[in-house]
Amino acid sequence: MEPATVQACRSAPCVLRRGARAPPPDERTPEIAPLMAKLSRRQSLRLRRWRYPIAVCALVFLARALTLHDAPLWDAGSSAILARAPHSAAAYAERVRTATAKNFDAYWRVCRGGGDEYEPALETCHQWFKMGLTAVDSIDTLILMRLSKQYQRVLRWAEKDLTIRSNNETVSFFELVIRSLGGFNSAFALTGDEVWRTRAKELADSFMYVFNFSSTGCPPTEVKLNADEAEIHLHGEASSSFVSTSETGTMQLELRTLSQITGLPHYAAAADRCIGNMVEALPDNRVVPQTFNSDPLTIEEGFDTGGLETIGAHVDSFIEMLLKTWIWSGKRDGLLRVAFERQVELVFQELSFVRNGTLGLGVNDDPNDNAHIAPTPIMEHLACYFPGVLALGALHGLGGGLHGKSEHDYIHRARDLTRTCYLMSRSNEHGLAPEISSVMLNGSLIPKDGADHSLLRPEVIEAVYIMHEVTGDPMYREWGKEMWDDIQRSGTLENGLLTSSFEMRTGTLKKYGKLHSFVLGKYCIVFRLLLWALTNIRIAAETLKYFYLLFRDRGDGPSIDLENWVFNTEAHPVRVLNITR
Ligand code: DMJ
Repeated sequence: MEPATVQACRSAPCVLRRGARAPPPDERTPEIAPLMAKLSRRQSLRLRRWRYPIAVCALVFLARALTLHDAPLWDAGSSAILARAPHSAAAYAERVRTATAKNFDAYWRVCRGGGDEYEPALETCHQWFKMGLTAVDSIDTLILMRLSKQYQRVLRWAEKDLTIRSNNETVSFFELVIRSLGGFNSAFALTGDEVWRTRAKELADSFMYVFNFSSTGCPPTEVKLNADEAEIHLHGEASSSFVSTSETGTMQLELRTLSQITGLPHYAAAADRCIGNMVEALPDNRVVPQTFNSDPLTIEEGFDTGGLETIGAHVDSFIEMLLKTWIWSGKRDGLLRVAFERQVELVFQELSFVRNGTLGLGVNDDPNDNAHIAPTPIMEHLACYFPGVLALGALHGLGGGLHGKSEHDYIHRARDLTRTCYLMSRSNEHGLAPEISSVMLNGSLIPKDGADHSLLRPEVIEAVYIMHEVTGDPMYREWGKEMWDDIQRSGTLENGLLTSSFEMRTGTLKKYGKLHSFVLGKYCIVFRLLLWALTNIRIAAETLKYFYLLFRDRGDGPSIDLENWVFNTEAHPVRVLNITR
């Protein structure tokens, strides 16, 4: 102790300087010594009286600390950003990151160890794939958002405990590929951690038998892992050989990526065979139909042209993947590009409409009608992946490129359609985009009866993010901020957790439901009863990721640029092949 400090404490009033200790007993003045002794007797009595409560509290605290292994990661840094510039993009990125951490932690707390989907009302996990579906679907989101604690937990689990096993449940081939294989692939692309490549290979090896199920090499809808058993379903019903176009025709990117990272060509070859057959059989006079006969798939009778003509459900990701697999191939796979460009032409020819300046892509109920009836003027939320795909095409030089002059060029149509999609979210006081909107004669949009609920799907924010990336126009970030604020207001419970399935008409939340792998949540007792499924939305995998990427600074976290990376349909990014450079 410095003499000056001791000196100061010996004189009254005694004030210890910062950093100084109290003088040891032998240095105290004689008057103080009895006083100190009395005080310490009293203190020890008081302490003795409180020792049991203190011990109990300490035990409870310890137990809590051990079970709260998922404490959120947001820290002083994040609140500093929010306080400094609450309306800046960085502040919004931080909010999205915080929300993601909070929702992921809630999932992990209940479902850790391989649970697939969180069931908030029951505080249990719904099992489906029996391999941590939500965790796998979220890996790259955790990486991109630098949620390292959460990532490390998933990594440890994947290294030690994840089993890709056969079970009695049949699982959707499509979901398995886009969520799990896509999740492993992009985790490997972003980190190089060997475990992700190993898991990706292990998973694919367990389902590769499905490619021998039909003469076209196109897989069935439902598969069992490692079981050599698969079933063909169509819209939930058993079917002889008709399958969904988007569900069966979305796997090329994932399996080609797997071949690239393992050096084993048979994964890509299997996917290419099926998709090649599909592309060859595409009808030339209409948008690709929703279903096709996988055995046999011939040009004459392969696609079922009798159904609805749409770019939404059962069609969407097939068209999307034509473009993205072409980009991934280093723009080498010209057949895919040609097929994509033709589909775009047909989409505008068959399904586009303009109402008082609002461009939409509706559905055609009778595609074989020679009179070419106008499409029904509605806009599906699912259809909003299309502007993003057009903008991406323009970035890669298609449809007039980024500086196209004609109003028919991709970039202009992408801009108009993104505006329509954004307006869907402005069409009601809740600020959420419904499943389907009707476009009125005056060009305004209203939620369509019977489909006026919101699942917080990703497609609108996906389009807004891609347009921002491609054009750099700051307006898109402002749109994103409005949309995020509205999700906080209408789609988030008071405890800060996101919800889906919001009823526009009643403005209420449903009560029960499971938390799909793409949605995460945490509930206090009261609000747990109010929460009813963040169902059918891909919040962690898609919605939150796109919001975050829209707001974040480019240098913040791993860089993902759309020239060199491509997102699968579940928003899992992988690197474009480097063969042209
Ligand atoms: C996404 O998970 C995928 O993009 C799929 O292809 C269709 N839509 C869902 C979410 O809305």
